[in-house]
Amino acid sequence: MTTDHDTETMPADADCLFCKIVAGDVPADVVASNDRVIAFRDINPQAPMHVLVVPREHYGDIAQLAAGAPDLLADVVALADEVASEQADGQFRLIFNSGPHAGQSVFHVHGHVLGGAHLGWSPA
Ligand code: DGP
Repeated sequence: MTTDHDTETMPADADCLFCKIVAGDVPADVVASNDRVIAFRDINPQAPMHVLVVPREHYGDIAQLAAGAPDLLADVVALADEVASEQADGQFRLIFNSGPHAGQSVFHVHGHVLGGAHLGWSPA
């Protein structure tokens, strides 16, 4: 997939947990990756498959990613689909918490890829 944001690479945030995982400074159970996106298992799984898909570049949330690098957002979705195809028959829920009230606790954009079971619907 081509990218047109390479000239605007965001710097890694020295205090960001997911930047540290991307850099290999914090260990993670990586299940898939490419030069733009990394996928690793959530430390607190909420479904049989619970993987986080994370762009290597630092964007704070999905709105910032969509505005700054929409092609990279597409790359994130594509890797989520790839992981779900391998682990959950291609069926998945993809959630981006945006802001503390929505449950975001790590401020490096990440999609939660959930699947592997019939999922309920109770965001509250
Ligand atoms: P959110 O609350 O939407 O920002 O999601 C952050 C997720 O990150 C949460 O489900 C737990 C996960 N998480 C937090 N720290 C770590 C870690 O050190 N390793 C891994 N693999 N996941 C983590």
